[in-house]
Amino acid sequence: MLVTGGYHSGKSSVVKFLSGGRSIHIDKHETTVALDYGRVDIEGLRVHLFGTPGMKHFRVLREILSKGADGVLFVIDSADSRRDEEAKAVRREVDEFLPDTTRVYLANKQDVEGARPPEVIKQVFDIPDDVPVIGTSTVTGLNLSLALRTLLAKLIEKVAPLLNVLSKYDGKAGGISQFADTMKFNLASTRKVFNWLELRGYVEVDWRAGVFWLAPPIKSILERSDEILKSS
Ligand SMILES: Nc1nc2c(ncn2[C@@H]2O[C@H](COP(=O)(O)OP(=O)(O)OP(=O)(O)O)[C@@H](O)[C@H]2O)c(=O)[nH]1
Ligand SMILES: [Mg+2]
Repeated sequence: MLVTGGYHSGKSSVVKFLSGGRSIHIDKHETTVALDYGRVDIEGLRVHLFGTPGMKHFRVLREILSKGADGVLFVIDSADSRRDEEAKAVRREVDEFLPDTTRVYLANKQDVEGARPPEVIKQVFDIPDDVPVIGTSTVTGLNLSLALRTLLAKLIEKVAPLLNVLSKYDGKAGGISQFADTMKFNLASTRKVFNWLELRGYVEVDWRAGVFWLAPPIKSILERSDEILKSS
């Protein structure tokens, strides 16, 4: 997951909080100059969090860190409207680098007096109705886990049709080619899908036998997809 947003909105603090303080941060004078990295396990899924710098001239790093991201947590400083334009500029980059990637907005710094509520942030940033904007605070921990879980739930919803077909052929002899037939995938697309799934630890694949096995967390998530929204 990519954790990005405007300068000083709280991206590094979000990564730190969500990974239980066990994150790494490459910064200078309290501003990120390379990246933040943290890890968190949710319902058996390992989530890797990559935080970007926020300063304008680090666009190239935001582009590099965007590569391969499955989802975006976009952090906004709700307490300082003077930073809105910068945040919008970073958002235009995300639109460019990750146009179709699922996104959740964090209206951060809700603990600050006078911070704009999520509904106002939604308006100011012209965020579509079906995209979640969640009021958060890295000081109190407000809704941070919820924000990540909301993003995961949306991602699971997106891949559920694919996972449902996969689960039909899970562990079956010739499962890979049966899956490919059902999806009308050629060999190249089938390999691409399985490589994507394997890299994320969602499946184990035995190419010689043509068999794959779904990882247990994926199976249980398919059975109880609403669990992901319950906070830990
Ligand atoms: N009150 C309050 N302060 C916050 C919150 N989140 C972050 N901050 C403060 O805001 C400042 C910036 O936080 P960072 O987490 O470094 O923000 P960032 O977006 O990573 O900043 P850059 O890497 O410089 O773009 C720090 O002084 C934090 O303590 C919050 O939820 N509430
Ligand atoms: Mg930072």
